[in-house]
Amino acid sequence: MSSTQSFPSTFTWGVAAAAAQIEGGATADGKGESIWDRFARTPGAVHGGDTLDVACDHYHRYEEDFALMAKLGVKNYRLSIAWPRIVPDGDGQVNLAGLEFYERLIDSMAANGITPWVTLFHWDLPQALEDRGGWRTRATAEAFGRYAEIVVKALAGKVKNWITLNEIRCFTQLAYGFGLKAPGAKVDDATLNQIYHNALLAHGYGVRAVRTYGGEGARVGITDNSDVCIPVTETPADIAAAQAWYERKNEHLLGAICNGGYSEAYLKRCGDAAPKVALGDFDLISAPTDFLGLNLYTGPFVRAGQDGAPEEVSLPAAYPKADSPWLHWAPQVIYWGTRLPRDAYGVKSIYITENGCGYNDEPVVAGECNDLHRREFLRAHLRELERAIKDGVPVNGYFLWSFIDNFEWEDGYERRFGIVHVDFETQVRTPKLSALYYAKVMAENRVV
Ligand code: PNW
Repeated sequence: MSSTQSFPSTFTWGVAAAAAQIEGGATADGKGESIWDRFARTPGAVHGGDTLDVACDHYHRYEEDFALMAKLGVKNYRLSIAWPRIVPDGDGQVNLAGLEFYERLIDSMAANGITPWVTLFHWDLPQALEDRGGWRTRATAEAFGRYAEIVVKALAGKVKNWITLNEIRCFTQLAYGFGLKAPGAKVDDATLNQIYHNALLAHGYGVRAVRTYGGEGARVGITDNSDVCIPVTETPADIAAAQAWYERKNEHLLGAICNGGYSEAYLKRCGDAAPKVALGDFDLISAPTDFLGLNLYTGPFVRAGQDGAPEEVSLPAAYPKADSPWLHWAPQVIYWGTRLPRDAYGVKSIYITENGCGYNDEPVVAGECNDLHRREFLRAHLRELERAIKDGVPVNGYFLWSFIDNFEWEDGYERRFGIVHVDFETQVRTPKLSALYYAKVMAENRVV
């Protein structure tokens, strides 16, 4: 660390996106249908009836997109692979054209000096698997393992950084519990707990695929969106309350992975709805990984109640929010969101695999998109990243969500998370003010 830089010289700066949200090419070169392709056609499921059919047309424009990344000084890009491009029916026949697409894509990144960080599953489950029960079944976790082997074998020479799954909570609880995301189901508690377990298993199979076929120097982790809270004051009592809240909220996912099993308290709380665990499951699920990826956006404030137990503090009406209704500003989520898992599970290496903010109305005027709100959001969050590192929290990288405006799931194209504006009529890209800001941060390796 030099005197002008506030981050170690090895710190990884990057940007992130996901296949389904940017690629388009929904049926190109033999791609199968995903549950999001289907869900988007369900009346009322996605804002404005938006579909993923074209999105940012990244499938055909990746060269232009990587040239723009290079121009902004981006050295690391977190992308995802669309399972239905590789195995259109989810399990079985491999679509070589799909693999070849990602080979070309990653070669184009290399030509632009950009290192790939590949997520194997970012929510676009093949519809054919959903038709056979989807994440309700152990068979889907096993099919994921086979798909992961195919991808890792094919790309091992070009990719060293692997992420098994993106945000278990979102593609399980929000998708099968609340029905907000594809496939839009509402299952009972026992089924949902089994779905969590099947997702954990898939992670385990993904780790095994990378260990077996990843080759020399391959590294693997999961991207989790732990439920994260912020102690309302940084006093020992409120910090202890935040720690208790954190461990309780994450006991069935990250806690189970890191602790090598479910706690007795969790299984007792589940009662008859407890997941069925086969012998050896946790050998797979809890096999050592190289890093923990965390998507950090927001979180409630928590304090110690009368008896010291955690209680959430409600937000005043005037408290600032992004246009995503779930996203109130809480920059300390970067500090506490990395420190709490370090404290709870002794995590040794953390990458923030997403952080950013979504707004609706960000027009391009005279060739410029003045997103001062996003620039200040980033600056505030990066200061907390600086503080975490100063306090010895082992954060080794930060990926901004997102490089370009894209299909924001059930919110469609209305909500923009990009630092690069996309005109979805013309596909013209315009770097926003925040892109120029982040380019400077990356170049100077400090918060500017
Ligand atoms: C993440 N929440 O999702 C996803 O990984 C991205 O694909 C997505 O575009 C991005 O964040 C922005 O939404 C989340 O309700 C969705 O707290 C919802 C929540 C958090 C993350």
